[in-house]
Amino acid sequence: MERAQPAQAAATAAHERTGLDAASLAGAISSHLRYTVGRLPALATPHDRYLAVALTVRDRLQHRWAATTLRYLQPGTRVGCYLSAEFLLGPHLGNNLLNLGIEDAMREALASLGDDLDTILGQEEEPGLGNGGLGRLAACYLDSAATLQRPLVGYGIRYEFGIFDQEIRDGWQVEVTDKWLARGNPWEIAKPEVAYLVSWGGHAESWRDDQGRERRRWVPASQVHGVAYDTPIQGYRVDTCNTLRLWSAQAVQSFDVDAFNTGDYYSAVSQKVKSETVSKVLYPNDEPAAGKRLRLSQQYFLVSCSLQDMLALLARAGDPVEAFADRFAVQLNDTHPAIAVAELMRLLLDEYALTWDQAWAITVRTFGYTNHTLLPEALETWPLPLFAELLPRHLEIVYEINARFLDLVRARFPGDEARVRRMSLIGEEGDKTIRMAHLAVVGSHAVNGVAALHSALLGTSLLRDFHDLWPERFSNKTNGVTPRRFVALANPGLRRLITREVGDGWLTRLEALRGLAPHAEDPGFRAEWRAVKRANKARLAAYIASTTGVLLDPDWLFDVQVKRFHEYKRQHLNVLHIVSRYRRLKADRGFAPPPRAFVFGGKAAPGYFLAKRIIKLIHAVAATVNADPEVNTRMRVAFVPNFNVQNAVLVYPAADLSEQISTAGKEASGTGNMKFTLNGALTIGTLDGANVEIREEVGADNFFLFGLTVDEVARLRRDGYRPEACIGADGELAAVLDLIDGGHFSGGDRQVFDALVRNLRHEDPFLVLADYRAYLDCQARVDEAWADQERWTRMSILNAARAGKFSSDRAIREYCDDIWHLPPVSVALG
Ligand code: NBG
Repeated sequence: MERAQPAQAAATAAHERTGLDAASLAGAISSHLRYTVGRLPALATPHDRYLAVALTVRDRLQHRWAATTLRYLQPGTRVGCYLSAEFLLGPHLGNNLLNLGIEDAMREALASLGDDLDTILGQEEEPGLGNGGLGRLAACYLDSAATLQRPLVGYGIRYEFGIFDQEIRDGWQVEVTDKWLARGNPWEIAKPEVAYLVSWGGHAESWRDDQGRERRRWVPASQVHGVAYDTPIQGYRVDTCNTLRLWSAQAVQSFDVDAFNTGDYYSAVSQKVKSETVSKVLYPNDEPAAGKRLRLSQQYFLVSCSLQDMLALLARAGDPVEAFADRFAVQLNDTHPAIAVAELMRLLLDEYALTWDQAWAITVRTFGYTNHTLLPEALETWPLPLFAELLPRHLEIVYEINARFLDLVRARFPGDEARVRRMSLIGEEGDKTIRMAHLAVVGSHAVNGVAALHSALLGTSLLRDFHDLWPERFSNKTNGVTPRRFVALANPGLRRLITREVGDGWLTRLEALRGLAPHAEDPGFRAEWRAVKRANKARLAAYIASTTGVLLDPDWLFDVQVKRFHEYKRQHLNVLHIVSRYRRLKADRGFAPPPRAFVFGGKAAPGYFLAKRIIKLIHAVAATVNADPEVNTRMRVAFVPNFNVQNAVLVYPAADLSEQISTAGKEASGTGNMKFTLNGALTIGTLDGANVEIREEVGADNFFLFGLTVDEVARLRRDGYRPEACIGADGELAAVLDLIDGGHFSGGDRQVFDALVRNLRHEDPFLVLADYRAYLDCQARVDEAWADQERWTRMSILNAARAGKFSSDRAIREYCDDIWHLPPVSVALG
């Protein structure tokens, strides 16, 4: 037998790692199953087979990833760094197949092995390293940056436990820990050699360096290692493969030697375990700041590892530290990583001996800050004593930044001490606090909100004083979502239909969806559009039936609200409408609205009492409605448990109506609203967040608008809002509230919804009752529009066709052009 030449053998081996055809994929999967996963094909579980497939795909990313990384290390390449406490990535496999363009080849490869892609896709445990919109936005931005060939690195935390899994027991949310790493994560590569020391506690002291300069340094009390785990972020149909680098805490080797020497082995080990808790668990609070010590430690851990990593990369490239801001643009995703301002200053001053002015100039040039909320309770402040204890040297630096900053304010606004107090980095009302949003603004050259309305309100309310001082720093960057995951992957039927009509360019130039608009006038096309929607509804109905037992008819109007539970998002307003409809159906046999399925989904923060009651109320109403033959042929209510990226892609494409009903001025942007619109749902919504821009794009005729505006909300509050007055003026509303707290949906139990209804009756901080009547009237307009299916379909097509603006490609291009100054960098495969 002839032996293969070495060069030929090497080429064959490389092909097994890189080949994109079905035969190469099949060969690689078999070999990974056998030799990496270590299972005999006959004994392999579906999860084993998933691992083999994932490793096969990861191999295909590897040389693109290496080439991209090498390219970014070249001198003069500017790199963006997205610092975020959350990245809600969702499953990798399907996305990587799509972006590499090997979905069909993989189907064929698996079929040749007697396997099937959908089974394999169903095996993936999604990394839930985020709470909701903010974390998912970060994930969309990584996808877009890679696709646009922009050098962007994501920096975050490798939480051992991500967002909890939500189970529903007896209608209540129960939290179950998310052990996403239990069966291994084939998408990450551990880099134990990329590790940095992170310190805590102790004190700061003065010393004199060998040039006789007076210096400060930090003498910490404890330390932990942050170890890098890298995940490839493959762009769509390009060779760029960017990196998401997540830090995991690992005890330093020589921990607490004293305890060890005196024989207290167990306490030494417990110290080790304790130091590693910093990356254990994601805080499950969506908006309210947690205010906890461990949370501040996490934030500092993320920031310190990431900045040290940038400095190390700078050194490796041979660039001087003075070039830091030329090489790196660092974006602060909300205030969670805002301590980076003080940490970069500390590194530049204490470790690199720069002067204050040099260090400060670099810092401000480096950072940009994105604000994601106006809710006062979500604004992070840290109790000063906690901050002082954990980060004593940073406190000194914050004081110095503040002193210099307030001098500037005084110079600009002489005699305005009230303004000085408002703008200070230190809050002095009650116990002293560090105001992280102020630190972020002062330390950044660019500040942005996430939708036009939100950015405008930032400048006139929350950050008004800062806007007065530095108007040029402020801009808007309306959020966007990736059409790859949220249309192409989520909605294969629509993808085919769109591509047939406008070609496949829309996947990277979403404005091309405009080409669909003329087809809205074509009855044949409308029928096809409806057929796609109906199939998606049947798919969701099957999922809901299998997870909850509730049966929904795909011919009904699917009215959907999925998002975190929060009073300002007003899921309870939706419930009041459902109960009103139920009452009318019960009272009036002649009332025959088009049948509707009301679908909810979302998690509540575990400690959020009212939000959890709202979830319970939905289940209570659902149980009553769904079991009542007098109404269940006209309406049903379902709750999708454990809303996450994996099931979100079943939900958005199946919606006819998207509920975006927050109190005006409260939702910074929303991104679910965009996912629905792109999948052809019509929105019922208030003039809040990005709803405003969605309505502008799709046209007022194709949007169900209701409710108080920001100005009207402010006026109502100023004049003294009395929910009692709304109840007094509206008999139906009064009856609906009575039904709920009278125990109608809770088997006579008047306790369970008492706090919730009492809150509405007497406080109603989010003006649910004030918007109730307008909302009901608007829902009647929805019924009317739905009754004319041709009209509805036309509106649906126009919504999708005109939603191109809401691509995260557009958003990331704006960040790259206006804030980060990151031109495209093309990657050549060697
Ligand atoms: C959320 C807002 C949403 C917005 C996302 C992404 C936080 C603090 N804010 O309206 O509530 O869409 O951020 O910008 O999670």
